[in-house]
Amino acid sequence: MRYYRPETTADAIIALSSEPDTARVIVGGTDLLVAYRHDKVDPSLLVDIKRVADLPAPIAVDDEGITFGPTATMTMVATDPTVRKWLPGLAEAALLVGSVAIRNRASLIANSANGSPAADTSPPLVAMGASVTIASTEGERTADLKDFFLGPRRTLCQPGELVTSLRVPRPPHGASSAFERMTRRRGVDLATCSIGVAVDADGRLTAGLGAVGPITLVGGPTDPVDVSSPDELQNALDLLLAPATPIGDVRAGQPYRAAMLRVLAKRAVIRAAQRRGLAEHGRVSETRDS
Ligand SMILES: Cc1cc2nc3c(=O)[nH]c(=O)nc-3n(C[C@@H](O)[C@@H](O)[C@H](O)COP(=O)(O)OP(=O)(O)OC[C@H]3O[C@@H](n4cnc5c(N)ncnc54)[C@H](O)[C@@H]3O)c2cc1C
Repeated sequence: MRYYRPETTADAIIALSSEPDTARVIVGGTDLLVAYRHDKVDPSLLVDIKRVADLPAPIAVDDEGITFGPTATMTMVATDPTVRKWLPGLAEAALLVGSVAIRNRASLIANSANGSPAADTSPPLVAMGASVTIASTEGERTADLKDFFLGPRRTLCQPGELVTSLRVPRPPHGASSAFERMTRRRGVDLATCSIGVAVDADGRLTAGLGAVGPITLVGGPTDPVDVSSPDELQNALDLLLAPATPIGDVRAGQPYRAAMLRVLAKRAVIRAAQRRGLAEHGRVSETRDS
């Protein structure tokens, strides 16, 4: 296996496209090297993009939203003050990934690019309307993250291509988000099920669902919901969870996974709605520290 550390995006893409079936991008290596050790991948060439100077910065904030570059780590995402204020559900998810050591290496974009339906940051990102930009020798294209996932380990990013940025629009005043996850052991296990909920300024809810289908799924948007009404809340949960197709596996049986997803969904919806109230009254949304 060869290792290449390009300095420009163009060089990275040329290297990837020269061996499209066997070259692999590497950032933190927390998925790739584990897969290599388990004989699930056997790359001929590792293209390390951490020193590519013309890729977007890890986190760039403007009036319209936040752009994440390929070197943004989970630690950067979880601790960035603007991410915590604007996108508390994403900061919560990033803070739950693995352990401190994993979060210092694991990159946000690769968490989605790896194509795992259990990736923790994908559910809040799809709920928040994130999009990705993909570069190849043919040029660049942008896609909604909800359309990026094609199946387990399969995404719109084809061999020879590179995801160069991930963009999340700035939530309007009065909008917010929250993330909930169930896992067997913190730090070393993937989600049994997870949900990221975004609530817009009118009270409409959208959910990203993790580990309850072959890809990260999207539920909603609902009509505006008064979460203090038990009937409205139950109806909203039905709509948000409708796409989920949980199965039984080593982490949980099917009935347990389905039941826990509903519990997590209720918690996330209520917390996102409470944060929305705080934002309406001019107070800063706070994420929970683990
Ligand atoms: C002990 C442990 C615990 C973990 N716990 C969790 C957890 O709780 N929750 C969770 O969600 N995940 C967890 N993970 C997985 C998580 O660390 C990864 O999904 C991580 O976010 C991937 O980032 P990376 O930079 O390490 O990716 P890498 O391993 O470098 O790359 C992963 C894949 O994405 C591709 N790739 C990377 N960047 C790009 C790009 N810009 N464009 C195109 N393709 C790209 C690579 O070629 C590779 O196929 C855990 C991993 C370990 C080892």
